[in-house]
Amino acid sequence: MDAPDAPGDRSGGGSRAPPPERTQLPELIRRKRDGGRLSEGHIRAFVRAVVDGSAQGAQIGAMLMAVRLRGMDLEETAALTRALAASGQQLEWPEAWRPQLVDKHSTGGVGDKVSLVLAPALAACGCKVPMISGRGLGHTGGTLDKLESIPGFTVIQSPEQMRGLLEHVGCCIVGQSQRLVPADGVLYAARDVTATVDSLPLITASILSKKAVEGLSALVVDVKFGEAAIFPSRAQARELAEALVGVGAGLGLRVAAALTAMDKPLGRSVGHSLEVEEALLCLDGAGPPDLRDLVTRLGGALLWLSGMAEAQADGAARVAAALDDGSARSRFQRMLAAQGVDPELARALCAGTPAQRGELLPRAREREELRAPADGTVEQVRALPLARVLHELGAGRSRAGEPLRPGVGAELLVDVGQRLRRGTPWLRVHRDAPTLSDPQRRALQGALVLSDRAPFAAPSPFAELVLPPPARAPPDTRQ
Ligand code: IUR
Repeated sequence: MDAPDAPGDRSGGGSRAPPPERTQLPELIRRKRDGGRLSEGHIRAFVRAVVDGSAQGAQIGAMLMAVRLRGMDLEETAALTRALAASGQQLEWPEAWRPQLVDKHSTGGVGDKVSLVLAPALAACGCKVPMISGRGLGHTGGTLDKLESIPGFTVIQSPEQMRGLLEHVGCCIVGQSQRLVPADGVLYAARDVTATVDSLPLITASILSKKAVEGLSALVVDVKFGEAAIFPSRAQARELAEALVGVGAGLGLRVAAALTAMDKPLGRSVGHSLEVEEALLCLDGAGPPDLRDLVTRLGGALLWLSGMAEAQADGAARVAAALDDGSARSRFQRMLAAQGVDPELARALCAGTPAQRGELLPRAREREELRAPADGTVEQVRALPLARVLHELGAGRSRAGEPLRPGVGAELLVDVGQRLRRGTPWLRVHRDAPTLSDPQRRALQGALVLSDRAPFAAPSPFAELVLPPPARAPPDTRQ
């Protein structure tokens, strides 16, 4: 039997419907389980119960699974987004900042350290970036976990502290907290352990709720597709991109979504402190081309969307200039010092050589190189088996709150498209474990896909940008 509707609920129901406050959670779960719609009142009641602790873990898990299996329409998704956002505080900034307030979010990838570079690069271009980011989900790494590999870095910042950071640095990267979107904190952790991460409405509401409280003028979401992404098919990723853009527009948020491939790791490093080192290389104006390409494209799209650049290509060129002239790295250094890192360590990290930086960050106990089993051209380096083995070695969590091993990770020693000789080292694994097990070694060797093709240039992971409605953002044909 369906749960009774709330008064004013457009999904039908009788005149004896009680107010949503009195609707029992099992009735709401049953309603969604059986394919019904939830009203805004129902959704608010569920989210309230999640935050005040009256919802049991089993009930939260059951509702998440019901939503995962039955889905939500765009109105329900927007209602869930609003309810999650309203579970904490709305951030308030000076009116003069409005056009400059921008942010980027990702659905999660392997080796994706874009946020670490893009937030300070945008700050160097005159933006204010109040980034509320996430921890690792499943096999994907989390921006907050990466930053926490820097001794002293503090992701929990009050709204007042965030305002100070935006005023003095121009960017901050923080976690949700008791005051910031607390309901998403509970649901995010529950999704990770109930096989309900890959739900279009849950992802949309989780991402947009964090952004709705930031008071942004523009947001870009990097929606990954491919073997190591939450949605492997480009068609499903596009559906998510369209939901993010559409629900965002309904909430008054100017959202664009980039579709980007996640078959191979982004850049050459995977693992928390190794990724911080690679982000610093990109902030030096160097580093892997695929990482720089994505940072400049996403930044260019944001500067254009917010009206701070005439075209995406102009915006991308400004972001590239901020990487090349050291201004983005200087913002990163200031952000680290302002978020708890010893200023001398922040300076040494940003000014140091790659070797010196490596000494300042946590390191795994052992390194081991794997060698190519045959001659061939690198057709692919599969991110998924790599990420799964690193997860087992301590780079990921199996239970919410579990500590991570920040130095565990891997460096790719080869590029896609490169010709290799048998026996050439292709992967350096950083591990605390005394040895790799045979299945782990086999899985890692299976990540290297060789072919007989002639060498080729590695393709860019960027595929397309899904834009908000044309009336609000004329298409840019210059890039
Ligand atoms: N990032 C989020 O904030 N929420 C999600 O559900 C995913 C990525 I997937």
